[in-house]
Amino acid sequence: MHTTVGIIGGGPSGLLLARLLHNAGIDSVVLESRDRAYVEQRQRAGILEQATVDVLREAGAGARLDREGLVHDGIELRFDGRAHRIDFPALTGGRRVWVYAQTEVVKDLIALQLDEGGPLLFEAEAHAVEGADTERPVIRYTHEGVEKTLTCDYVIGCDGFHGVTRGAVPESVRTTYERTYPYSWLGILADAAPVYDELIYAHSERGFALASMRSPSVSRLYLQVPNGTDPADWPDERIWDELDTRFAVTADAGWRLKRGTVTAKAVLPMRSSVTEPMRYGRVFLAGDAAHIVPPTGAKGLNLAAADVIVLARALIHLRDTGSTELLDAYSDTCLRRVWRAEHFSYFMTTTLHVDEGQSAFETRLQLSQLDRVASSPHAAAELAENYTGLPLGPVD
Ligand code: FAS
Ligand code: PHB
Repeated sequence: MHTTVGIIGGGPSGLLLARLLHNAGIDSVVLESRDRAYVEQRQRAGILEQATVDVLREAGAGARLDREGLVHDGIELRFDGRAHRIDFPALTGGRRVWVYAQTEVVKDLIALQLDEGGPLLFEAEAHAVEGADTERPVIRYTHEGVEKTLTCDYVIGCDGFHGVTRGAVPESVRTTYERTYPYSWLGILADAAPVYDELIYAHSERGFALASMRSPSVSRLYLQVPNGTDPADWPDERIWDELDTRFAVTADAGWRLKRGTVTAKAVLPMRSSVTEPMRYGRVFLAGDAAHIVPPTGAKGLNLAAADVIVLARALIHLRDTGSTELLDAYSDTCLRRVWRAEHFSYFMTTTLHVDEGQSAFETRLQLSQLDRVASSPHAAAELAENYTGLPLGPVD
């Protein structure tokens, strides 16, 4: 089989890229190693930036998002017994974010791809990408137990952190920058109505906590836990008690989360990672295949979307003009945005999490930084601009 653009990975980046190319009349094939049910229920991100929402709408994938997504104009920071709201539109000239889970974005894009798009093969695992430096790169994959080959004009690795495409960039030209964090997140989904209207990010001596949501009746909550934590060590009541402790504010001593049935519980590690360059020959990396951020800044999914928006524009430009100018600039264009998001995610993570080994001095520095954000509109604006997402295009 041959296609113009071979896409490895049917997560948000691969699916959005396929949609953008389809709408532009460029053919592609998406190879996804897992089955449809798995990718549609895999709990991941929850926040969409304005630019991501705009592109999903333009791509014809925004109908359910507009019906069911929750528009949020801010977040609340809690620290040192205090609470402070960051007002996004006031600080950014009108930008806001949407709460619409990655699972729902994936469902919407899969439905469109199956209805209108090119081939989307589930349980099709790519195990090699060959000829990256030739005019005809090849993907070798297994589908329905049969070894197959897909020849392409271009191969895009949208196969996440554990995918195979990164390996197509020779080690001699590939540099990976990374940092692991001395803590993880214990995340739960609960059939419990959020008692908060916007997300709450809490710094506490006992560790970080985040209150998010999936709908007016479903809460999504996270607790900082030590690396290697076994979810079985955290029975539901212990989670609820710890969350209430970490979200405590002096002015409202009675504040409590509404409790409910915990329907999902998982521990996820925290890491930062960037692979440069995001291109080798006719093979490109996008999304988690190229970079990972700790989820504290809600950047992961949005960075993946930004990569494929830049890539789709470049492939369309090539088709329309014959010029590879935008394609040749892809890696540098994306990396400026990636590093900005890496820094913001690092800032949010190291400011809000209390490392077990950190000194009292370091904790005071964190509280001073949070007090600065709460007292200076300039410091608050820097957080709000990064959280709501910098406009697509060159990062100024
Ligand atoms: P993905 O990893 O989503 O998709 C890659 C796809 O490629 C997968 O479907 C995989 O099955 C497939 N694949 C892999 N190898 C393959 C192969 N050899 N052949 C074919 N297919 C292959 N971001 C946030 O903003 N907020 C969060 O709270 C958050 N929580 C997260 C929790 C977890 C456990 C993880 C792992 C990530 C989380 N993220 C979060 C980040 C996450 O949302 C990613 O940024 C987002 O999924 C990136 O999308 P993709 O680049 O498409 O990669
Ligand atoms: C989520 O809703 O899953 C979520 C929201 C904000 C984050 C991380 C995760 O920073």
